[in-house]
Amino acid sequence: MSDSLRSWTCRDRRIEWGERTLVMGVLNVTPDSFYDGGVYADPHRAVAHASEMIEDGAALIDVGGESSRPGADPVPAEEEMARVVPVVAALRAETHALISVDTTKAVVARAALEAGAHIVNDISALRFDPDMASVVRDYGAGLILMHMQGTPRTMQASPTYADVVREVGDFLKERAAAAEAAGIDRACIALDPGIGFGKTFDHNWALLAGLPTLARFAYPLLVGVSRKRFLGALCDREVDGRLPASLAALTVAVRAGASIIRVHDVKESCDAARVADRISDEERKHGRLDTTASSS
Ligand code: 8Y4
Repeated sequence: MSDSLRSWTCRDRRIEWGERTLVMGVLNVTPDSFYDGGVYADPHRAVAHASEMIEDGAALIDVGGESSRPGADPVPAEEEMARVVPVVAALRAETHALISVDTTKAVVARAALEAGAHIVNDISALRFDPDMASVVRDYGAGLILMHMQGTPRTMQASPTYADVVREVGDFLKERAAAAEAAGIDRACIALDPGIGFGKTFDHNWALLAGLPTLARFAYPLLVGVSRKRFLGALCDREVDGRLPASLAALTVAVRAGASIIRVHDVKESCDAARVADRISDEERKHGRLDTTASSS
């Protein structure tokens, strides 16, 4: 019955997942961000935005200094560190939220962890930097392993899968095994299908429909759909008109097994997640939702 309550270890912090959806607020500290356009480059403004997201219900803040937009150019490590580290340090000083750093570079991850970050959100799933696994292991940090076909520069050229749910699932299992082989505690690991990363719009829909398969792996499952292009394509909306579709998609994702959602619009997303969680409570109460862990 209470086996739906599990714990994600992120350094000295443990956070329950599986009952209440965890909301991760996106904090971009890039001058070329999709939407916020460098508004939060100043650490004080970044902390103000993060504080508002925490007030609105975010349990986690994801700090990103490198745009992972399709076709984006890589950012030098020094530049990424200069953007991210002061913000992480200020967040640690002024908030109690769990802080995640969105980076594929071990030097940036190490500097952010040294400044107090709890989690590394590695969209390459430890594949881009051979030193990343040991950094995460040494700090006992939480680790998000995300699926991506290709690299941010090339990923949308011609995404190809025979069975996208199976292939993403197999990849995530393999990356979790690699992380554990490198000495990372399995209790530190979360998985993510990487919606929009080397996927056609149809692949994204197939993955959302296939989330129950990925949720059965018994790691916390993070899903990011917020404001993404496949929603805009379906509903014919530009980025600033995608909130309703984002809320619908995250609600369905939560009901399908997502336990962490990465979002821009925290207040609205928390309400949507609450509705989904309340229905899941009801199903558990009546024994109609199977939350039993499985390793297959
Ligand atoms: C408007 C604003 C339109 C933002 C699109 C976007 C994920 C992620 C991103 C995700 C994990 C994004 C860094 C893409 N998405 N990390 N990062 N999972 N773990 N696009 O889905 O927000 S950036």
